[in-house]
Amino acid sequence: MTDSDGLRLLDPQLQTVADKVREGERLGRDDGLILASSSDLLGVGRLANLVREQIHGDVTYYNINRHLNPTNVCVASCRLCAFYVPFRDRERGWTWSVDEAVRVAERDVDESVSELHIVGGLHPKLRLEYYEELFTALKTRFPWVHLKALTMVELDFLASLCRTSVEEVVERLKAAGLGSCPGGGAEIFAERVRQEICDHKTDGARWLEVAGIVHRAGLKSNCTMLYGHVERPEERVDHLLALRALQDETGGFQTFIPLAFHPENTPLDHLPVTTGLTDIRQVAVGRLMLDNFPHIKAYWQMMTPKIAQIAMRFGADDIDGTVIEEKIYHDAGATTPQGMTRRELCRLITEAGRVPVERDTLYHAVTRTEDSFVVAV
Ligand code: V47
Repeated sequence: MTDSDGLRLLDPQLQTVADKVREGERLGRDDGLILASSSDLLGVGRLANLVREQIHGDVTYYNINRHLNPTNVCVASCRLCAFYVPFRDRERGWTWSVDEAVRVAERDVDESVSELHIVGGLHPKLRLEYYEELFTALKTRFPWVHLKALTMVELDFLASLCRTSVEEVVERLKAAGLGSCPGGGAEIFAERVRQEICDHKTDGARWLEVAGIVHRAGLKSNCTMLYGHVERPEERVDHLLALRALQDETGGFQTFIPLAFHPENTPLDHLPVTTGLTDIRQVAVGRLMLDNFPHIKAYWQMMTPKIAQIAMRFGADDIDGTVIEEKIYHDAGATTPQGMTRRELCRLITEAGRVPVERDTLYHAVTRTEDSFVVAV
């Protein structure tokens, strides 16, 4: 069995999927299930690489970013999470005032940083006004920095905490400087799974609804899929189909980021960690199923720099950024470095045979001068 490049596909079932990919035909649920379990992972990767190169050629994007977590206090108590601390645990919990958050940012942000990725917990006392002040203060201090902040879950929580609509929350935060939203909190949309790993937070249907509101307000967002815990292959495929359907409506997603579950320090620590092959398969299946998504990210902090390098040949065109300090994955046992320099990221990309392109959050190419950067629009 060969595909039209004359290369051998080891799994005959993959041929029908390969034919569709070559014709540019949309893949269905059954195709997704074949990709999810095919014994020919290299064949799956080759198809994903084909699509990736059609869209992006050899370019791989990265950015110069920092993470900011204003609080780790969270009322959701998700079993998947090693980052959160319950409201009453004063010893381990932190909650920064706006001034403290700006001071922490001052430690890490210089003229080279183009993005602050801001997420925290569902804190019962941090209301909309706090985030308005925070974003205003950060934009005043660092006007050149894009604020990619608050997941759909945090936006939904803020709306109910403040007894208002998500539309109102988004409009007010946008006025305060919110530039786009990160993709966290999506996990796996299937209710069966959410009952086991995150039963107290925004459900899958609502996550999608909130993302739709964000997009209709004119903001871009990312989206994630957390795999490698109690989910089944068909639940992963259905997750991708739900994202694709919303993208057809709004076009507001920029990047899909598959996230491997890290069990350490969580109540699910009896589960095994994912393997590298599982990780690169999720990247490839994402690239092939999400035909209306511009970007697929291999988040190096989560999958290790080594697997991220391979993922650039399995459909990924983005590896995220320099980061410097990451808490969510490192609290859950990640052994990856806390950050990487621009030079290190470029080396990873170049060695994978790709061309590094620095981007801003909205995927405009960035050109550097000695001490500042210019965004090509
Ligand atoms: O929503 C939490 C996941 C996400 C664990 O938008 C865990 O550019 C594994 O969303 N093991 C946060 N995963 C990270 C995230 C993200 C990261 C990088 C870039 C972007 C982006 C978004 O991490 C959470 C949850 O799905 N998570 N705990 C854990 N123990």
